[in-house]
Amino acid sequence: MMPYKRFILSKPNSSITELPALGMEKKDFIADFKQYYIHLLGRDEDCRSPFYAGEALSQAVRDRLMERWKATHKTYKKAQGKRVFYLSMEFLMGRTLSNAMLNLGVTDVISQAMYELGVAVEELAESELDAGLGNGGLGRLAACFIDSCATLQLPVIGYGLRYEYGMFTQTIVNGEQVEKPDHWLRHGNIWEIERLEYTLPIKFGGHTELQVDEQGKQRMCWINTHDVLAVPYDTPIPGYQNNTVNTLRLWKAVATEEFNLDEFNAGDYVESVAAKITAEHITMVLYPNDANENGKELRLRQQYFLASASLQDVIAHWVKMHGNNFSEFASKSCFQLNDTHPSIAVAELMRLLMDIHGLSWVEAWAITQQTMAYTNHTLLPEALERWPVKLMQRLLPRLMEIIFEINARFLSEVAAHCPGDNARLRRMSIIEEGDIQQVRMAYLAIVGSFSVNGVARLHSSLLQQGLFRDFYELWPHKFNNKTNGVTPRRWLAGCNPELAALITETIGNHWITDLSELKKLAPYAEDAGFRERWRTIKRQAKLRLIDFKKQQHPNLHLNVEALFDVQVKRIHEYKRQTLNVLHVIHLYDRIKRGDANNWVSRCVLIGGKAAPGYCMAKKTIKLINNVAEVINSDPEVGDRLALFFLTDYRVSAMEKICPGADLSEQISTAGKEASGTGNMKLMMNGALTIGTLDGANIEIREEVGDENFFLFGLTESEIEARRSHYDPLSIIDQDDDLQRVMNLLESGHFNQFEPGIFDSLIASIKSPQDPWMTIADFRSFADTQKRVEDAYQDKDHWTKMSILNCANSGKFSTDRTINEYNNEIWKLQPRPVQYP
Ligand code: 17S
Repeated sequence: MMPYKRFILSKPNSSITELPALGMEKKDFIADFKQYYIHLLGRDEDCRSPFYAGEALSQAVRDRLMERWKATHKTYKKAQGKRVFYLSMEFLMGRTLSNAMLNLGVTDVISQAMYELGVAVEELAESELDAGLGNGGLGRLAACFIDSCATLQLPVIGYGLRYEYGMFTQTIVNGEQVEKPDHWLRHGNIWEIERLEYTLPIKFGGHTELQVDEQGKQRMCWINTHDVLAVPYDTPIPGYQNNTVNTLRLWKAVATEEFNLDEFNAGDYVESVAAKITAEHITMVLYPNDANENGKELRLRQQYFLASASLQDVIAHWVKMHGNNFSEFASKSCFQLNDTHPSIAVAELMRLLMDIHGLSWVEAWAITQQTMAYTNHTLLPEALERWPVKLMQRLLPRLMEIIFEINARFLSEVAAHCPGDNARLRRMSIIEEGDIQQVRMAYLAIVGSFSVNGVARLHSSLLQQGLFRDFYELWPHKFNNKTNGVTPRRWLAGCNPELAALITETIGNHWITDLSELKKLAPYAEDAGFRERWRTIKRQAKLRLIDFKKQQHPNLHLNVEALFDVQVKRIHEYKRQTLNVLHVIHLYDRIKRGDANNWVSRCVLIGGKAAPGYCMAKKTIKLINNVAEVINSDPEVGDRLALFFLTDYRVSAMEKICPGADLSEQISTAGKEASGTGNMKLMMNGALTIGTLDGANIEIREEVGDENFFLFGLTESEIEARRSHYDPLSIIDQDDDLQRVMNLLESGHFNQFEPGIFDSLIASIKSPQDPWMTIADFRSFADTQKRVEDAYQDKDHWTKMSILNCANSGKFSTDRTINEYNNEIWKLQPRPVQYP
């Protein structure tokens, strides 16, 4: 029997699948830990590696998840209610163990159990590798979302890809980024369960043919394809102390076992076995470019692989329950598309419903338009996905036919709405005409969906007024906003246990599942004793951050009293790490010229990965490292100023960084950052924000009040108005500080033995065409940083502001975000799970 054929018990026999509930006490974890450590893993007292102890503990925790997972499954099955499928090319999960313990409510019991065994649980947790199956905000958002869905007891399944290699590991050599592949599965992955029995075939290539079936009905057939198998791996997603355990299902590409030898003659045996490799390449590696489409064929294969496997899986489950009756499918399913990456699902659902299940175009289109919902994450034109028609015709011929038909019907609807407006037809067509015809994936997603949302208020309104204006005029009811959030379990309770304990002691523990409760902390900002405790906790976190940093730079001293100024995010010109560096150079220049009275010590930490092909971003990393080298080794600077590049920024690094940050840099060019979510994590942990009126910063400022936020820079409309006459050279000319900064840069002060290496970077910020207008915001940024320093000198006042930032961060919980998705888009009923 093929391993992927379904195994079905001939007579369901409950004695096989029922077990008494596992104990949740210290003794139970001690017993299970030992049993796994000794019997399963075969280790003894000679083994000093925290890894195996971590595996044994994880196994014990996993067992507890497994029981609740089965109970959740049964609950959903019995309810027969609506479900949501969250389709995403990225799930940036990070580590699992400590989050699983937190959500199961066994953190303390397990620490005590491990302590009795002479094992430090933190060390075990630290030995786990990050699951880095994402680039940045979009992938981490998906991870926070599924945490909130489980906590809110919503039947939501995450669907994604199981990349063998996740986001690359960043190393720095001579100040430059060097990428190392991240083979995160090399020691196995205890959190996943392979489910060969749900394997599905995915078609590529071939051609289409109209055939007549037994009932004389015409059906389009997609034949002579090269098939690849999709094997699902399931990961449990526990809710917060509520017995719900949802599923994240990730697909792995595997070659079909039959090598299609009939297609080849015997002489091609080796070639046909080698074709296996091509098939398995599909889920080999995560593409590491964020906010930039790269048009590679393998990427399109990945996208279709995800969409087809997930839709076939959902439909197979539907057919098992309801047979070939799809009358209620639309009222019981919703597919949320995380950006356009999985948006080929619109055409794939049409194909499956028509070609496989025999529905008419009208029936299938009604279902598609009632079940698809699309989230946009960017306004940057270079990030909008387009696929050449030629490529699609070769790789996915049936899907291309369907897209043409969707477009034809859509354009006739537009023509009926606006007769004679040919320019509009051309603008709105899903097919972009030109030298190379291309499919505009965002338009396909909008046309196929009943909901289109942006990820912060400004972003959603810019989508309506700009990028998607024509579509908004046609279908205003489709458009809505869902401001992002982050999960307070990982990003406060988990990563900052000391602060969490103080909060719980002060206002009780409801905040963990209702973050608006944090408002109750506000009055304590006036309490000197509370402020003292708050400060002590921040100081401890800063010391831990210094320790973490020491792992990368062993011979470094940081002053814990300094202002910890943090900018961590992908390196991108629009995020303006360069503006941050210009300011650091300005501070250095002030020290050097003796303008350092009343100085506030500052430690600037910048971290993030550059897309491997993004030269300017890589140059920015080099610049940060070179400037750091000069500043940090100058005895005249002392501990008044330090600059560090945090290597290999990732989820587990942010868990150490955000508790220790005083200042959060959110300094993108207004109108360019769709939302930002690092800004929310830092705010929640008591950092103050210096930021532009961009993305969610606007809403952060609204929540915390202008007096507790450092606003600077041009607004989105000012930026756009300025473009036509932007003159950076005259701005530099009229600003002594900036002129000195530029002189230091241009004189090669930071690249004495590497002449010219920063020329392109310098030229780009001095260009009147600079889209990011870094120079335009320098003065306002430097002045606002001065205000930051003045504020930091008043420790008590700073602490008050820090408390108020945390107290007013309640809106930025993904529990709030997901409730909005559910109330306005999904309309799911929560399904509480009883266990035992
Ligand atoms: C981000 N978008 S990571 C926004 N797009 O920039 C943030 N990636 O402002 C926002 O907070 C966050 O989403 C969450 O909403 C991102 O090919 C796009 C992308 C990723 C991969 C890729 C192409 C584009 C590999």
